[in-house]
Amino acid sequence: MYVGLAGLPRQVHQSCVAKGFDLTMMVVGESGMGKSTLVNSLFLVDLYKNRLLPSASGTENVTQTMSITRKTAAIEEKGIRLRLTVVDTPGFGAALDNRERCAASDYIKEQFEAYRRDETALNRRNIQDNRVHCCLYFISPFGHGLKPLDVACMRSLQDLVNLVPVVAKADSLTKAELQVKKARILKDIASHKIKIFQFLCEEEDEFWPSDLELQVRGAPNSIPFAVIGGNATMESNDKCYLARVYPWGAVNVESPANSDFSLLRRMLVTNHMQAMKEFTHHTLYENYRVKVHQRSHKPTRRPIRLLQMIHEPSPRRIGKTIIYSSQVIDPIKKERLLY
Ligand SMILES: Nc1nc2c(ncn2[C@@H]2O[C@H](COP(=O)(O)OP(=O)(O)OP(=O)(O)O)[C@@H](O)[C@H]2O)c(=O)[nH]1
Ligand SMILES: [Mg+2]
Repeated sequence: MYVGLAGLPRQVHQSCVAKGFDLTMMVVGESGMGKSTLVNSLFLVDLYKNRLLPSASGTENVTQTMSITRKTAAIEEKGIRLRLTVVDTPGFGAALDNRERCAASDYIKEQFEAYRRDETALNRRNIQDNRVHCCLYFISPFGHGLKPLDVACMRSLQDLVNLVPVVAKADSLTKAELQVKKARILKDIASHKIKIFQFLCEEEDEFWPSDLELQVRGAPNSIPFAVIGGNATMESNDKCYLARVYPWGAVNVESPANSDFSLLRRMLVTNHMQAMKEFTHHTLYENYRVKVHQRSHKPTRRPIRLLQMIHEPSPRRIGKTIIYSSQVIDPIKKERLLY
């Protein structure tokens, strides 16, 4: 005898597929680290259609990101729809006072606030949810671990968004150098107690796992993900792949042997998108909401002082209290105080 619970997942699946999925991703890091290039190639959509990427033939027209920009693309694969929003931020490090580092965290807070306002409004039918679900934090491959600016920026973001550290321009490092760099970055993340998103490994029961499958199983050990921004599509053995073309040759960006590009995409979309969204809604946003609530219900200094005065009235203070109370308490309370 069965009640039919086994059919429940199918219902959830059908309703999710009908609604489609949405993911908002942000990229943050030093200027020139390849943020815009990576997001333009990560989901195989041209978010920057007019942007000419430098190629081996010498075209050079990469525009610097000057302000926070939101780009949305609708992707469909085998009937499953994903509405992807990428929030590109200007690289920091150019201004002397490093003011810009707060821009990303301010933006995330603004989206939380807008959602909170909509959620508490009378009409909740058209709530716009622009909350950021994950933030790719680009770390320079040229430094030794995290720079003080990286630490400050990551710390300002850690309680607002799921932080995913990536080593930018990994094509500039040898395999051995990359290992050393990753270990150093992880050590810095641990020593500065920076909270990053935890990619938990899922057991797959494939008998002959592919290279990527093997990489997926070892994903927690691949953090920070080493990425290369692709600038061309190439074909080999009737298979199309994303590549980065240099004057002396090309590298298959999607190959697990060359970078963690495919692994990152897999981790963001296939394996952890839902977990990131749930963590954003139930933990990060909730913490923000509670903080705002506590702040707005914090008693101001005046009533506390007044209460203390009421509890311990001294003959000298009473006169003062009554004058003072006329500014802060209502007439009924004032009356009680007088008699
Ligand atoms: N070698 C190498 N160069 C890259 C890679 N990704 C991007 N670049 C190049 O680096 C330069 C800067 O790339 P962008 O994508 O504009 O960098 P960004 O981080 O968006 O820069 P800002 O907008 O100033 O913050 C361009 O010339 C890119 O072609 C990469 O993986 N390897
Ligand atoms: Mg940019």
